[in-house]
Amino acid sequence: MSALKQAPPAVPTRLSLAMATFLGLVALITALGVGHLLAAFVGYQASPFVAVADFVIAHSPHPVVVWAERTLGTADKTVLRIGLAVVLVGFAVLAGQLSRRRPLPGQVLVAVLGIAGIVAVYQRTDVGQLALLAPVLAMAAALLVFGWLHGRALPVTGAEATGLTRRQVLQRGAGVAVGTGVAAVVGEVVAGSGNAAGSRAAIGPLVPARKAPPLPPDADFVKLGSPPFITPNKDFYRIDTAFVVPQVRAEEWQLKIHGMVDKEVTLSYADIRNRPLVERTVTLTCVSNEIGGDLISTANFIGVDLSELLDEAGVRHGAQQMYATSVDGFTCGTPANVALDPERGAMLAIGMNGEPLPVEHGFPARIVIPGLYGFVSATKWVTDLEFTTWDERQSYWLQRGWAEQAPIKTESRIDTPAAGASVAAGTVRIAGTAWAQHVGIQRVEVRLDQGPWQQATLSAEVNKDTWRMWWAEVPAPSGGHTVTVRATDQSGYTQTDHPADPVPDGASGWHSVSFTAR
Ligand SMILES: Nc1nc2c(c(=O)[nH]1)N[C@H]1C(S)=C(S)[C@@H](COP(=O)(O)O)O[C@H]1N2
Ligand SMILES: [Mo]
Repeated sequence: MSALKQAPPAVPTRLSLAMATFLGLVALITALGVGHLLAAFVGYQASPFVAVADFVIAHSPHPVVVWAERTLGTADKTVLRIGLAVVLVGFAVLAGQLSRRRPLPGQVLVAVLGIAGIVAVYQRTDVGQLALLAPVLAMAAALLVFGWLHGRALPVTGAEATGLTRRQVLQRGAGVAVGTGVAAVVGEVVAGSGNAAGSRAAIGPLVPARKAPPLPPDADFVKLGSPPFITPNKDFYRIDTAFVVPQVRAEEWQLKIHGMVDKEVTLSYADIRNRPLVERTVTLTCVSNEIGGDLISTANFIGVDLSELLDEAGVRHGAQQMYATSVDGFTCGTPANVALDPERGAMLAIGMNGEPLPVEHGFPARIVIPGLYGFVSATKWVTDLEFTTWDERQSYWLQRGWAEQAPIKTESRIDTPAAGASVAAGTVRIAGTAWAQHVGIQRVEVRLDQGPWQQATLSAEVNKDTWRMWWAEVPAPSGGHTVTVRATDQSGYTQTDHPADPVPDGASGWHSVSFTAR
């Protein structure tokens, strides 16, 4: 590195590896920081990082999405965040390396990435044209900073006067990185000040005119190892396609009902809230739930009857699907006859377990429809209900290979003992849950190893739209065992042992757990 004492100062012709890497990273931080600051004013989803992450999710091939959901579950967003950060750092380092002699090759790469960010924001439906400012100015800032620092680190011959020492370049670069880092934090704070949490906190108590009947004391067998009947909001499973949780303020929210209707209806939060509210206990289930999986939870939802709202709009004959749209671009197609059926108990929900809907669960309003998997029914942050035909519109997951019709399958799960558990030999207690929403559970049976089926004790039925807990005791001598469960619903159907994947319309098969008795 250091020049020989006597030799005249060498005019460098290329940047060191370290300096080139440094310049690339400063350019990256500049882009992300400037983009994030501007996004706070033009729409959080216009932040280049957020937009590119959402773009990746929306354009991932179907098998990749399925694989991510299956292996990563709800950690998939964190993995994506880290993966994307690693890829961006890789590009930043590459941009630096390409530019060891001249700034142009690195700038070309920066521009290509910048254009990707612009396209990602341009394709969004939840931000306006102005939002393009965020990625455009982020790219411009990165190009300028990169060119400027490059010119100080490696002045063109004859322009030595503008050259700086290595130390000075590092200082200036670090200054820019810190400045834009602060800009990103400011952006986060500004965006946060207008977010949904404040609006939610101001809602006040939601008092249903018709409360859900109180739970019978034997609605669950928590002491024997079943899950609690009502899932606390913080434990309720979550499925989101959006990279960041959409922020919708109740004051600004509107729901439009249109399409094949006699009269278009637009409702505000106050319009919904001021109606007599109903409360219903409903078990939601995700179609991606594997046999034995935990993408199923139960809550007391508060809201209004969807069928009443739809009657006011007057849905026309010939409408086949209710095509719901969320602010995050997620769409969902429900069979129109199910949405319209007053006996079904479909709701536009604004409350969950006595509170306004949590932001992650769709504040200010979502759809809840008993008996259908969430991807065809449970639109969160819903703003638009269009009545149309199946040919006219294809919802988010339908486009990705999942089914059009998706009633929840009759299934059961063993919660106790846990897989691989070691228990005392003798009488072993087995407990779990079973569900057949909108039909009801009639019977649950367990079997130890290849022994006879034995009937389990069921909890009191809360209603047909919720899960049902069960327990049983089996005689298990010391050694390894496998216990299996199967449920029969009130139509007389016993769940099939035929194993099916979640794609396209829900997993099937019997859940088994292996344990050791000592
Ligand atoms: N806007 C929006 N609504 C959505 C989804 C989504 O990704 N975005 N996921 C759906 C799916 S697949 C399910 S299973 C349920 C999950 O609701 P929860 O996250 O409140 O449990 O919401 C549905 N509604
Ligand atoms: Mo789902």
